Amino acid sequence: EQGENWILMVTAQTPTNIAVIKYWGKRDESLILPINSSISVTLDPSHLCTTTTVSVSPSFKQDCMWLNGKEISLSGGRFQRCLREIRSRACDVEDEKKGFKIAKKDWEKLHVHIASYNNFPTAAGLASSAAGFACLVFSLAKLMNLKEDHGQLSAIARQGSGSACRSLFGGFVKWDMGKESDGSDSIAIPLVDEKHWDELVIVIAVVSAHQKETSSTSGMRDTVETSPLIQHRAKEVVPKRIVQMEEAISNRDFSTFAHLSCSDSNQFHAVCLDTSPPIFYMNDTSHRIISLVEKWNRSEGTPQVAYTFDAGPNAAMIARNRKVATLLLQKLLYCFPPQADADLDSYVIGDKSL
Ligand code: 2P0
Repeated sequence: EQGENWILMVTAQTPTNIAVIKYWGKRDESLILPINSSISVTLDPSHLCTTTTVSVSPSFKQDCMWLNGKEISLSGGRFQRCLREIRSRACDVEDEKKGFKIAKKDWEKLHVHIASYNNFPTAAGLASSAAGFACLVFSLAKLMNLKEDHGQLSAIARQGSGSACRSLFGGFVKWDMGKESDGSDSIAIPLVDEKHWDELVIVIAVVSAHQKETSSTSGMRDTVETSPLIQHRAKEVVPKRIVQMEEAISNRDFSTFAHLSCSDSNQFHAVCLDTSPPIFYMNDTSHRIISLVEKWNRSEGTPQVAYTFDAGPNAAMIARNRKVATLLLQKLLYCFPPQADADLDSYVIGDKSL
């Protein structure tokens, strides 16, 4: 007989992802449906990632969550929606040898405890919500024995945070905006796995680890409401770039890849500036990094490094190979020496062997 004294746990780890064709703007705020498709690269899990342990026990009196050791509220609509979507798909969990069983119907009464850790600054434009919600959804889906595939789980993670849907897969991933009003086809689709283009090295320069001033959610809402440029971007520019980017990734065509990534980052920040009141995510250091990379790429005649900036000043740079990544680090260290009031906090290298 199974008493009340048991606890079942699952731990999962999910890396963050960096968009090379950006998501910015929703057509449905509550379902989190975007106005354009986006493409990202998922980082190596040994670096920027979230680790989440979810547990269930009859002794738990309510759902609770801790983020980096501090209790946080689960009352927000996004958490509630993810929990509801997962609970409604929960299945029997059974271990015959141990005589242990949780029946499908029991999941409605049981409460979960969730403990999540980020190994990088939260809300500093390093896509912490992406890794966070992807990991939350994935670990709860394992705990409750969901039968859904990664694509279907990505549609649940999307309702936690849009960019989270892309972290369910490794390698290069497309978030298809979808056509349906219920969001069922607004899901992540793996383009190529992490082995397809393994010469690439991602370097993240942490310009500032402070929390950003404008959240992505409110920033993109303001952009959709006030920017005349955003509709042109979503309808005319991005659909073409998605097709070109998919082709560049498939062909490992670094020149096209770098050109599209840099242009798309710059256009994203241009629509932020076109928002009323204007949104500034990059700072002087970010601008100096762009100049450094642009000058270098021009002097070589062909791009060596692609840069991209999200909703914060930190730079993600993608070097075409390991040799270029080493040179990039040398240049960064020369221009932003770490000692004496450095305006760069640290460098994170998205490749453990460098
Ligand atoms: C992206 N960003 O594609 C873009 C580029 C930031 C700049 O996705 O409201 O935190 O939770 O769906 O996912 C950040 O937006 O916003 C983001 P919500 P999210 O990575």
